[in-house]
Amino acid sequence: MINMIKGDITTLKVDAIVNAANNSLLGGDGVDGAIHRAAGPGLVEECRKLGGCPTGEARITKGYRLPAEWIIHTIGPIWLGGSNEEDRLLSMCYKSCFELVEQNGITSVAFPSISTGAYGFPIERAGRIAFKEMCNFKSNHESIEVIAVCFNDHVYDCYRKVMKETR
Ligand code: AR6
Repeated sequence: MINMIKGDITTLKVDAIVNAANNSLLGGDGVDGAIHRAAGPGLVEECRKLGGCPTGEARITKGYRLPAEWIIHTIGPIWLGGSNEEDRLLSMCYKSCFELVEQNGITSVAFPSISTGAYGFPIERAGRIAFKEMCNFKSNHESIEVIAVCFNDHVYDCYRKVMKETR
């Protein structure tokens, strides 16, 4: 089962939270800005050493001042109308994050709704992709907790609808 909660991902006491970052990995607005603010300056220092990240891939850093031990930074696609590999790239984000979850022995991971803010991906379509990938992973990793974090009512309502469909 995928857990779904409404709230601010930076407050969660889990092994890892996922950041919806940009290719520079050096911070931005939205959830990225919130994570950098809460983690403190150690985070951008470590990120600088990573030298960026291509869309669809993921990188891991420490959590610094966050309650979470790790931050998995992934780069979602910018929505360009839907025929520019957006679906495939968004699926790749989730897969890339789960690879790092496995490699680092992470037992709980929380995801924001990648690409659905500044990057403009339609929320229901993104939610279907998110739940498909989360359910795929859960079917082989029952003991790992996977949390979908909804920052506002709109995301929450869309995710609930999608979750019902996929049940
Ligand atoms: N906790 C959980 N979810 C959040 C939080 C939070 N504290 N803050 C926002 N969200 P966005 P993107 C939700 O724009 O679309 C940045 O500038 C928000 O409601 O953060 O992938 C990066 O540097 C939305 O549903 O990420 C990139 O340049 C979701 O997080 C760009 O934005 C994603 O919105 C990435 O855009």
